[in-house]
Amino acid sequence: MPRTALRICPLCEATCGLTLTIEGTTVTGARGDRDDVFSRGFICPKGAAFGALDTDPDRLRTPLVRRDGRLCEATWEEAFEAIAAAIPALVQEHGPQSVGVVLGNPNVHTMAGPLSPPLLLKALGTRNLFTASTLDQMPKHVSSGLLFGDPFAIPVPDLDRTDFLLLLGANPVESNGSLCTAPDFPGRLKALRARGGTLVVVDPRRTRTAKLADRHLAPRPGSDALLLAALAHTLLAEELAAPGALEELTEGLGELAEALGSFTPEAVAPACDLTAAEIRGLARDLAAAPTAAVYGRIGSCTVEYGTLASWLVDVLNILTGNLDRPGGALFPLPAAGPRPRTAGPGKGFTLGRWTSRVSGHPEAKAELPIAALAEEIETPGEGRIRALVAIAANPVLSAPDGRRLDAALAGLDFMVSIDPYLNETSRHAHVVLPPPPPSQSAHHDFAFNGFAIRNQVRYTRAAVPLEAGRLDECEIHARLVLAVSGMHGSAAPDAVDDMVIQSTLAKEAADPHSPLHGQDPARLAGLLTGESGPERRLDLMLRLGPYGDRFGAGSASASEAGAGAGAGLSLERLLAHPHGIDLGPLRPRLRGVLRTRSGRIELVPDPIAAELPRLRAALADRPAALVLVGRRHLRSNNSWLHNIPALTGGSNRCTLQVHPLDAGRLGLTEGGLARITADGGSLEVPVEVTDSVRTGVVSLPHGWGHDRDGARLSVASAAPGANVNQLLDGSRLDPLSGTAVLNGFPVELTPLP
Ligand SMILES: Nc1nc2c(c(=O)[nH]1)N[C@H]1C(S)=C(S)[C@@H](COP(=O)(O)OP(=O)(O)OC[C@H]3O[C@@H](n4cnc5c(=O)[nH]c(N)nc54)[C@H](O)[C@@H]3O)O[C@H]1N2
Ligand SMILES: Nc1nc2c(c(=O)[nH]1)N[C@H]1C(S)=C(S)[C@@H](COP(=O)(O)OP(=O)(O)OC[C@H]3O[C@@H](n4cnc5c(=O)[nH]c(N)nc54)[C@H](O)[C@@H]3O)O[C@H]1N2
Ligand code: SF4
Ligand SMILES: [Mo]
Repeated sequence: MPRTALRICPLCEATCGLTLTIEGTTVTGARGDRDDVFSRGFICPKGAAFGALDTDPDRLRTPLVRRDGRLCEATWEEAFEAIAAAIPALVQEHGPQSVGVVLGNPNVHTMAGPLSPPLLLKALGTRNLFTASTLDQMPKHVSSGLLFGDPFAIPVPDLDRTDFLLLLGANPVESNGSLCTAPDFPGRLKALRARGGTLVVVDPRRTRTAKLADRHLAPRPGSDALLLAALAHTLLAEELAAPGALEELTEGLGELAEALGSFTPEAVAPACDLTAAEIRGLARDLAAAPTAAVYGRIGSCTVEYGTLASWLVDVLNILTGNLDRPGGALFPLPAAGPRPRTAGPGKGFTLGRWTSRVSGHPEAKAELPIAALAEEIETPGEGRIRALVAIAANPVLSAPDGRRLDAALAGLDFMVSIDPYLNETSRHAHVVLPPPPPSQSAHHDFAFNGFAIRNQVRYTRAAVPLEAGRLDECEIHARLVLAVSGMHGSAAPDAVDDMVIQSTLAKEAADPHSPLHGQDPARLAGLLTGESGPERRLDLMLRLGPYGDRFGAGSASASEAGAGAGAGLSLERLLAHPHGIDLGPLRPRLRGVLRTRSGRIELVPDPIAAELPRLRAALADRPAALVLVGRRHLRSNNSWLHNIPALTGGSNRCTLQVHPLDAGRLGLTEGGLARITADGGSLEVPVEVTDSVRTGVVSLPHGWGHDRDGARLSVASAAPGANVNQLLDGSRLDPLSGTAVLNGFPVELTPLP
């Protein structure tokens, strides 16, 4: 008899609740959980393919260890022994910087990802950390760090209540949203319009999201910062700025007008390829809306002026008085996150506390640009990366210049991958540690609840028991930490979780501002429930968090927590609510967020002021004739879903989209081949002629290029596509954040016979 079980979907940031159908130990179906407090039954084609993904025969079932150059199936013991034999000795001989760590996107979709890597980094003592953030949202972390003092203080648009949404460089109808966790994003956009609100989309492509909009502007790629600066300029020049209550909490309002002085609509219009009247009109509409939110994503982050654009998004939210108010952009308060701090000066946010060895790139949020990984492996000298730990990361396809990185990885002394697949990156590993399929893993969204448009909390235990011979991903991480620390075999993996629990409770007990001040940490630890180390840690975080029961010591008040049902939260309580607990809409809480040195919003921070001349210079740049942008397909997920037959084919293809006028001018035809060339190399790609891209812009999706030997991706390799990131050489970066410029770089096209 089939049974059902709940599982939060790990395939995008929307975090929908799924109801899985399970026969024996096999997932045979998935539908939306209608009782899920957040997603209310919504599902997309990826979630619906959960079963096919879970049972993909190419998923690795055992660890692999390299013997005589070949990856062979091995036991877990052999795998961790190999790591224990290699890494501590390397660190001993060459120092901690000789080990690099790469964290990829799926880390934020597992429980292990947020819980373990900080411990791994501490155990290794390395500063060589590279993550998908420098291919993605690092500009937003930097701008939030500078504005609010906390790189994770990212305001999210209040989708369900706003009257006006200005959305730049995002296509949530296909991506399902990012840094704005909202199951059924498309439905929420339609609801916004249905209640009389306005949706404006800024995107060089007429996306499915743009088609839903009241107004679609298609500027030249890379020009968002200029457009946003001109919007802010107009608000100030026309005295439309009305920060309201934010004024007393904001420093630098006076300096802003001068900083943005040159960015008049007339000055930016040619660079954006918009008219000054369009820009002025948009600024006036934004100011006139009763509530409004400005929101920018990938297309405004992974560009030349990504940090400036991310900063200006919030400058507009502040100038219009929409930051931290219902209907505007608000800060979520996640259940497993820290309690709000008391208002007042904080430590602030500093960039460039150290720099990368070879090119001297400044760190941002303790990370170095992933575009600089290859040179850190290749370049001889002290501190060269000789070993790498890659967790849920496929930088050979996701980061610039995969060929160079491929060669660099092949030259490493030692590499570990935690990955379910033998793919373009993990094929270089000496040890591959495969996590179990998602049905066999528990899930709580540590990361995305911090960016959710509604406060809520959900937890699903493994839907299917762990298969014999499998290890839970949290246990894999814990054993890895022990192995690199020279403790392999001498401590149990749970000891790692216990250590975290002990130290967290000891800190609380010693903190005079904590409700647990003066309590006995050992006694509190004994009160934790949960069947595993990670569950006890989740219990701890929930109980200490903003809605927690605080072990009975002055539990969060209903008003503090915002919602009655959530107050007094613990794992036990959450388990009694399998469809989750709704904690209410987002509420203003800026004072509890600010951690700048001044204790106020720092509107024109020095690093931003120092970047503005570069943007000013861009006003005079002659734009390239043809630039490339990316795109995402509803049934895709970066580099790793091309192996699932149900999610491939149809319109989900690696084609180069070209506007008919450009195609005509260049002699390109529908279905024909073109050679596309840029800094990093050239590719041969099939042409798709479509007016959904504007003139002067072509679009190629990322995550393709599954044509390398040694990978085990039987479906993906049959239709490999081309790796767009081969067009990049890694030198184009947003300088403040170290983020690779993946959108809006110049390319050349020639037809091929
Ligand atoms: N040109 C261009 N390049 C881009 C982008 C773009 O828009 N344009 N987007 C960028 C963005 S936003 C991102 S986030 C990156 C993403 O790029 P990456 O960080 O490389 O992430 P993915 O390709 O999503 O997946 C990486 C690996 O995670 C593995 N994986 C899947 N599930 C699990 C799991 O449960 N546990 C573990 N341990 N591993 C798992 C997959 O098998 C895969 O090998 O790509 C970036 N690259
Ligand atoms: N189906 C699917 N969903 C996904 C993913 C996936 O691969 N497939 N990946 C997930 C990940 S890791 C992330 S980070 C999110 C990303 O989610 P989104 O931020 O929504 O990312 P995209 O869908 O790539 O949309 C970016 C848009 O920016 C436009 N653009 C390019 N350059 C510019 C520019 O200079 N200015 C402006 N205004 N627009 C520009 C592009 O045409 C594109 O439509 O999606 C997540 N969800
Ligand atoms: S929208 Fe995202 S979370 Fe929801 S079912 Fe689809 S892939 Fe899963
Ligand atoms: Mo991403």
